Amino acid sequence: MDRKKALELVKIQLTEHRYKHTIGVMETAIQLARQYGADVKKAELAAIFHDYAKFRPKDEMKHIIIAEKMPADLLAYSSELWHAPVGAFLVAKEAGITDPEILDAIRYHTSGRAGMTPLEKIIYIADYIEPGRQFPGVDEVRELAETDLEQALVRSVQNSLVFLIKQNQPVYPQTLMTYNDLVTKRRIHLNE
Ligand code: DGI
Ligand code: FE
Ligand code: FE
Repeated sequence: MDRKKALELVKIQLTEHRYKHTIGVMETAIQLARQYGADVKKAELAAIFHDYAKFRPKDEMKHIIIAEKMPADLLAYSSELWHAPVGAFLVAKEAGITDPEILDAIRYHTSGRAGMTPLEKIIYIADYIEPGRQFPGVDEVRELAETDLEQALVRSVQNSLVFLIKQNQPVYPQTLMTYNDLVTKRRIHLNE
């Protein structure tokens, strides 16, 4: 699918603000893919569709999570997490995207997962650092992303965890597994 068609399909799903965010994620993801040797076209499409389900009614998302046998523990945690796996499902169903790498990048863009692919890392980080984002720590991650995708990911996952914890919010186990996987690999690497 070309960019124009993809953007058309996404625009009608989103608010003006979220559409602008999507354009920012797309531009950032393309840049990161070029820089780190990932598939630029897949990064573009995954970025365009990453928040496709952001504004679906909670009831609809809940039905899809149950009907499609997605991890049931999602329902015990913030509904903010739901648009990622539900988005992957709807993008396949409604936009006809079949590439599993693109769908996984959408599926894991909020929680991450252990063993993230380069494309998944790029979409996670692009979502975090796109030019419209303004929060404490974002500039540090922008700088890290210029030289080291892995370090940028570690810091953005850390920041997200600290943010949730400071707000007394529960942390979805998969988010913790993403963090543990990153820092464990790091420690093994450093000890080599
Ligand atoms: O959809 P975006 O706003 O662009 O960004 P996102 O998909 O990363 O979603 C961020 C939201 O998800 C934010 O409100 C925090 C929430 N979130 C992310 N990880 C967790 C989480 N909420 C809980 N409860 N637990 C998590 O592990
Ligand atoms: Fe999102
Ligand atoms: Fe997003």
